Formats: sequence, C-alpha cells, structure tokens
Amino acid sequence: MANHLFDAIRAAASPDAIFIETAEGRRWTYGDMLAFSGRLAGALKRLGVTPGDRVAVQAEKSPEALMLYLACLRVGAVYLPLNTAYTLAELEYFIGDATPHLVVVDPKTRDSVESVTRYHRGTVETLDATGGGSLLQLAGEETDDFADVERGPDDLAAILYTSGTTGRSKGAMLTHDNLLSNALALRDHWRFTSADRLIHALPIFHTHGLFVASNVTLLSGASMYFLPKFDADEALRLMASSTVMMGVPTFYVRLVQHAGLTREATAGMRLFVSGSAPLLAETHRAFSEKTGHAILERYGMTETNMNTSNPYDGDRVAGTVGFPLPGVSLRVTDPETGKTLPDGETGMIEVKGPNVFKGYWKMPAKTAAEFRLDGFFITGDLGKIDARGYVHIVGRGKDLVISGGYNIYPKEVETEIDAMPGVVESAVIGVPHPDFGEGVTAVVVIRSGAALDEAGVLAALKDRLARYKQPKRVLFVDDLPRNTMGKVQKNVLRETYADLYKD
Ligand code: MLC
Ligand code: AMP
Repeated sequence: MANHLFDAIRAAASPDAIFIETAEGRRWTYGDMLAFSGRLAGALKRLGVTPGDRVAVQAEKSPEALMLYLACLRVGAVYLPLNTAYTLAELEYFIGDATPHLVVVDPKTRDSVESVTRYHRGTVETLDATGGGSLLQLAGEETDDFADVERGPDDLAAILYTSGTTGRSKGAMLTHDNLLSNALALRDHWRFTSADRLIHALPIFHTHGLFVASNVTLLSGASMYFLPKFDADEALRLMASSTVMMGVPTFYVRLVQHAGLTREATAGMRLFVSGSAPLLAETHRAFSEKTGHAILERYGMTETNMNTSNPYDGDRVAGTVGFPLPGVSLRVTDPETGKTLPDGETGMIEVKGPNVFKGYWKMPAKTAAEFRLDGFFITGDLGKIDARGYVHIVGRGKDLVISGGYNIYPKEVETEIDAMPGVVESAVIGVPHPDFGEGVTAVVVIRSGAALDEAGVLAALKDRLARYKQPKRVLFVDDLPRNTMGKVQKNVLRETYADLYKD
C-alpha cells in the first residue's frame, strides 16, 4: 500500500548503509531503521492507534525517539512532538487540545502526565534517553515486517504547536506532501547524497531538527552523528569525519568564539547551514574569515517548512535568506491592503507552495485569517526583495521573541506575570543577547508597597513556563511608555534596554 512520505524514505534506504551514529558510538544502519520503526509501528497498532490518531511525544533525543516519528508515519498516525522543556502546566493544554490517543513521555514524568491524560482517555507509555521504557518493551514483542498503512499526499503526518499571539498555542497541521516536497527540494538544492555525514545537534521536536535535518538525511540515504545537544567542542571534534552541519545562529556564535575553529578543523566539511533566527552578518563574516566557509542561511517556519535559501553555488549573502526554493512563491505585500509591493520596498512576506501547511488544528477562523484568498500564507515576517532577488528579513510584524532559535510569544509570559499579586502590568520584549540573539526581558509595573522583586517573579514562573521562555532579567518601572492610542511602545523599551546584555 502507498504511504506517501515513508515510501520515499524506504526507497532511499540502503539496508547496510549507516544511518545514525550516537556520541557513545551506537550505530544504526538503514536496515535497523526499517526493522525497528516496523516493530514500533506494530506496538502502536497493538495499543489501538489508528490512522489519523495523534501520538504526542515528549521524550529526550535518542535514535529510538526518531524511530517513533517514523513508526507514526508508517501506522498513519499524526506525530505530535513536544519540547522537553515544557512544564506539566504547558503539557496539559496540548493534550487537551490535540486529544492524543497515546502520549509517550520519559518514565520520570509518567505519573504526572497520566493524571492529565486520564480526562482525555489517552494512554501513556514511556521512552527514556537511553532507549528504554515501556513502549520499547512492547516493540520487542513485535516483528520487523510491519505493513505500512496507506497514506496519501494530503493526509496529516504531524502537528507542531507554535505559540499564538493571543497566548493560545496553535497546532500547525502538516501533511505527508508538505514534508516530502520540502525535504526533496532541500536535498537537491543543498546537494545531499548518500556520501554525506551530518552533525545533528538540534532538538527533534521542531521543524529544524526533525524535518529539515532528519528528513533530508533520510531522503538522501546519508548518515548523521546524532548528538543529545549542541556542544562546540564535540561539534569541532566530529567535523573531521563529517560533511555538513545545520544549526541555529547560537551554534555559530559559539563556534566563532572557540579557538578550535580553523580552516584545518573544517577542511572536510562542505556545507554549514543556519536558520530559525537571524544570523548576524558579523557572525557570517567572522566564520568565513576563520574557516573559508560561507554559512548558507535559509528561512522557514513551522507552518511552511523552508521557504528560501541562499544558493549552493553563487553568493551566499550575509544578512539575506537567499531566494525562494523551487516550487515556492514568495511576495512582499502592504500589510494593510495586501497589495504586492515593488522590489526594494519593505512589507509583509507571504508564501505559497506545496510546503505550506493545511491550517491550524481546530481553528478554522485563525487559519482563514492568515491566508489570502489566492492561497498565500501571511508569515508575519517583514522583509524586502533586493535588486538581485535576494530576500531580506528586516523585522517581525508579529510580537515574537526568538531566543536561541526558540520562539517566545510575549503575551504568554505577560499573562503569567500580570496574574502575580502586586503586579499592575508588564511588557515582555526581546533585546540583543550575545549568545541567544535575543534575551527575553520583562519590564514590570508593581503597586506601590508591593513586595515583589526580580527573584520573586522568576520563582513564580519556574513551574509555569518552560525555562527558555523565562525572562533572563526582570526590570521594574513606574510606568510603561504608551503612544497616544494608549498602546505600550515596545520599541521604546527595546531601545532603552538595548545594552542590557552587552558583554
Ligand atoms: C537553553 N536555555 C535557553 C535556551 N536554551 N534560554 C533561552 N533561549 C534558549 N534557546 C537556558 C537553559 O535552560 C539554561 O538555563 C541556560 O539557558 C543556559 O543553557 P545552555 O546550556 O547554555 O543552553 P544549551 O543547552 O546550550 O542550549 C542553547 C541552544 C539550544 C541554543 C543550543 O537552545 C538549542 O539547541 N536551540 C535550538 C532551537 C531550535 O531547534 N529551533 C528550531 C525551531 S524550528 P539555566 O538557567 O537553568 O542554566 C524553526 C523553523 C526554522 O524555527 O526556520 O527552522
Ligand atoms: P517557528 O514558528 O519556530 O517555526 O519560527 C519561525 C520564525 O523564525 C519565522 O517566522 C521567522 O521569524 C524566524 N526565522 C526563521 N529563519 C530565519 C532566518 N534565517 N532569519 C530570520 N528569521 C528567521
């Protein structure tokens, strides 16, 4: 039976070729991948997972966790990965909204997650960082020869939650063809072959590490070093036997500061890709001076996969995200009227193509509001197209902070802070941060006499918000600056605190 995405993965898989090598030297061939994901798919089926069911996964990065994604494709389930940093309070919302048939978590959190899923009739199984857990025990009782479930191009493969501007996260529904078309475009554009070895140090619960890095590797029959997290020493060590690295700008900022980053250390590498947040032109230049490699910057988002990329051959221009990928249409419009602007003018970036998602899970009104009538998706990013056709991202129309490649919607943090006793109001902004690009910063107004300080605010947020969303600093002011309409002027706050994290 045809399974749109997994058939393509299977076709590229040469059973004896290495697919994954871990930091401890554990090796998985493509044959192992096919057998193991088949056993896991069998276990999912035995647990009652049927096509279209959501399978939510909050698990540490491991080859087994990646196999679970593949098993979901094979059984026709909708894979729903969750950031390991999410607190139970955050998890509760995702589980309530997506009502997964199965939730897979680390054994440590099983009991607390079970208390949440009980209301939604989901079951909970476990998977730990070393490949243990109840789900794998069940897989051990299955055979390798799972018959993949039929899935067409428009069937859902995954739902990835992106934070919403009003505080409620939205589940982006991604189809088999959204993922396949984009991975094939990237494979060809970036010249991936089975001879490539990728340094994979990204998390696998977001588009970058899961779809861009893993799907492109799979569809090339290439191999990867699968690392639990980014570590500059380890990445440099592995460059001697690798060909490609993909990372968020923080990876490159840290590498540039490392004495080991030299031409010799990177001599065997053919490509460094950056994305998920803006790469500073100075980082691009410093990297190129030290190594001779021009980092290739590309632009994407959860809802659209990858939209643009700098060229493989030709100028990789610092501060730009290159050209639309084959099959992707991109235009810049007047945010108010929606009219297309001439090249050189700044406006809203809109995209259309096989990469663009199907809509937000159970939110038809929000979905409709973010698409134009002719099918273009309104990204919320502000940009322009220069005379040579390069796309520049010059800002964000959406109130969003990107820290180390993770998105934080200020409203979500402000809502938590505003609920604290003694707080009148707050504004959360992103200001330049030398390591994370932007540092989440809270500016708070408290009632006179209220006994609330920075440590108090941070302590209250501890179990409410994932660590990366928590402000790096909390500052207190008498009043927030407002314009004549009464709207808080976040740009003024960003200017006031622009040097807060300067070295
Ligand atoms: C960790 N911390 C962060 C953070 N990551 N704080 C803010 N922003 C982040 N991104 C916290 C830690 O909990 C810790 O808290 C402290 O900061 C320092 O931790 P660290 O050890 O320095 O962090 P590290 O583990 O090295 O992680 C940094 C990182 C990581 C940048 C390597 O965040 C990362 O891998 N980011 C990648 C995100 C990603 O994959 N984005 C893709 C989204 S998809 P404390 O105080 O407890 O010590 C997408 C679409 C597209 O955007 O286009 O790709
Ligand atoms: P996410 O919702 O996590 O997928 O984040 C997507 C957002 O990240 C985009 O809408 C952009 O704002 C930002 N982004 C991704 N890649 C780049 C890039 N190369 N340069 C600037 N911003 C980027």
